[in-house]
Amino acid sequence: MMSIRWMFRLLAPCFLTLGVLMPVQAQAPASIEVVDATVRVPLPGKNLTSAYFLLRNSSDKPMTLTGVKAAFAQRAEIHSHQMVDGMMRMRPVESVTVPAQGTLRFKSGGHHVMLFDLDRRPRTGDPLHLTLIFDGGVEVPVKAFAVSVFDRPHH
Ligand SMILES: [Cu+2]
Repeated sequence: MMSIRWMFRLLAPCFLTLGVLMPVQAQAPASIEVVDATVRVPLPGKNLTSAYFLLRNSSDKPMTLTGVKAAFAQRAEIHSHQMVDGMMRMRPVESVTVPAQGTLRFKSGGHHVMLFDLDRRPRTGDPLHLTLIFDGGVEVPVKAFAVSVFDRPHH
């Protein structure tokens, strides 16, 4: 005779599996999450800017970001910072891998997305849409907000 407690233990994984199999958005994999996405308000006189976010990979496989699209920018590149002759310099990279069950933060002075030839100048608080492309052509839509380096931090 099986106790209620044991039945629950046996059934619980079924419910968990159902939760994982139901994607929030049809084209987005449930395993990668993009949080905290921001786009910098371009500096005066500049027609380029950068985007930052946190990538969270909840799957058991590494996920590789291979490209970025943005309707408001003519071109988007994945950049990293590297020490060259004692100077930190940014340069384009082909891809960036988020480890299995791991996170990767795109941030100032680290990995970032460079956006060139903007169609319009975003203002603080403007919502901006990016699309992250992962290996296999999986596209993840991202809603970012414009922030200015001159803004005071919020609490
Ligand atoms: Cu850059």
